[in-house]
Amino acid sequence: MSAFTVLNPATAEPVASVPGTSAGETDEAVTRAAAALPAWRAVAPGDRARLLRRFAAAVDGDIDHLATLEVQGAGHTISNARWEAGNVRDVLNYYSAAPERLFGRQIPVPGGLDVTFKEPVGVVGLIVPWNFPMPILGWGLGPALAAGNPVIAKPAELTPLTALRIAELALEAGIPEGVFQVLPGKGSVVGQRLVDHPAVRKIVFTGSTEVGQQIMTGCARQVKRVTLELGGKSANVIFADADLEKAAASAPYGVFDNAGQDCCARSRILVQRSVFDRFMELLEPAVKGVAVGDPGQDSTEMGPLISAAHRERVAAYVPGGAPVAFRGSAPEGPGFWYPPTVLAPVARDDRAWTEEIFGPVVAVAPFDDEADAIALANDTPYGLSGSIWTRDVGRAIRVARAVETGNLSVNSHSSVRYWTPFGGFKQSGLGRELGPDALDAFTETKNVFISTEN
Ligand code: TAP
Repeated sequence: MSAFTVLNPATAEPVASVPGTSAGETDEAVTRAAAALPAWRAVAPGDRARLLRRFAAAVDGDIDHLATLEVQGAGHTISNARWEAGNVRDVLNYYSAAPERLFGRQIPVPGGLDVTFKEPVGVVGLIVPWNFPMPILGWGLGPALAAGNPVIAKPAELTPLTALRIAELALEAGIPEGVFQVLPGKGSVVGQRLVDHPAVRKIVFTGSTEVGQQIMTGCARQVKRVTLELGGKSANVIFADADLEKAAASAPYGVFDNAGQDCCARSRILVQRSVFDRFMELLEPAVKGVAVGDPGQDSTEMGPLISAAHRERVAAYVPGGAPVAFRGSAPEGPGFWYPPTVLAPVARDDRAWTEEIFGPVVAVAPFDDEADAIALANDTPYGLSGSIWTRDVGRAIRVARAVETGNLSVNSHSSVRYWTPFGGFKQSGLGRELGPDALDAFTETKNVFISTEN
């Protein structure tokens, strides 16, 4: 299949040409992965743990290189990209402890005993979006490998460079041939083939809800295991008793990080009516102070959008006459730039209020009381993330329990940690990644009854 060109989103210039994988080549990769399974699942737990730690060390030694690739090929800021490469290292290290702790159970039953085993599911297809090419790869890869599964990753067509490099590092670290392969190419070709191929036993998909629905339908045909991490329209809820200065100062980072191309972006800010005007006064300098520019500079906080087409999509949410309260800045000239933008007041049926924008656009609206805040926060088909700002601990817990979403932060703008489960309610997904239970998604539980009768 023909090659495709990776563009630098900050300059619109070509960075690399990458050959696209065909459906036939995808089949060959699946055959290699299936052939690698028996030996990989048989590697002694301690040895698999050591290999994962060596893989983590190889990533650690390549952090600056990986980060530079992500700046050039995805427009991430250099400080974010270093963190993202470090996150791959940390996740591999975290799950390196898992092979030696894949415990089954002994269950008392009449006439004998029953023991359970955690068996690898088999070949895993990992379909990754363009917004966080490294962490999202790592979140599936670490636990899947730890559980004894071979992995075939399909990076997004726009951002294949870091995944390809991480596959080289895996080989250098001693991960056997065929255990981790990266197939750059089109979702409709490579991704679809991974979904359709009967020897792929599990799909881990992160991306849009629309494509996730197609993947789920495809997996249903073979009762294939599937984890879906999909879109979001999360609420940042600010009560009148909150530390307003802190809430306003951190709100831009809750939505404009990675130029808003973040499934967890708190793209709706709900503010209690009595402090709405004061909050907006505090928010304005915070938004105007976001450092937007050359993603290669250490001081830059926000880079460009991923592509010209995506910028058009984002801009369509802010048509002429849109209620722009204030904006930050963005460089002129080449590159796919879009300034941080705050909309208020926004009608409840405005697309900017109801749909995932996946760009640096946030809508702010007032609420009256706790019940109103919860109803507004839940008035969306999504349920991925969110924040609550209040000094009242009881309220924080009550509201956190009432908001239908998978990952919440209280008095903080971030809720993602690799030690804790991550995933969505409602149309934001199916299943959980990360945390201590992540291997459940990559293993089958088998029970074996052993008779003790004479
Ligand atoms: P999608 O268009 O859904 O693409 C995601 C991945 O799926 C890409 O690798 C894509 O390949 C592939 N794909 C496309 N069509 C496919 C098909 N028919 N069969 C198999 N694979 C297919 O999403 P995106 O635009 O890259 O990412 C943005 C969306 O992802 C947003 O909605 C965002 O919220 C969501 N997201 C969610 C999370 C979590 S953790 N919940 C994290 C990040 C992003 P191509 O590159 O060829 O299109």
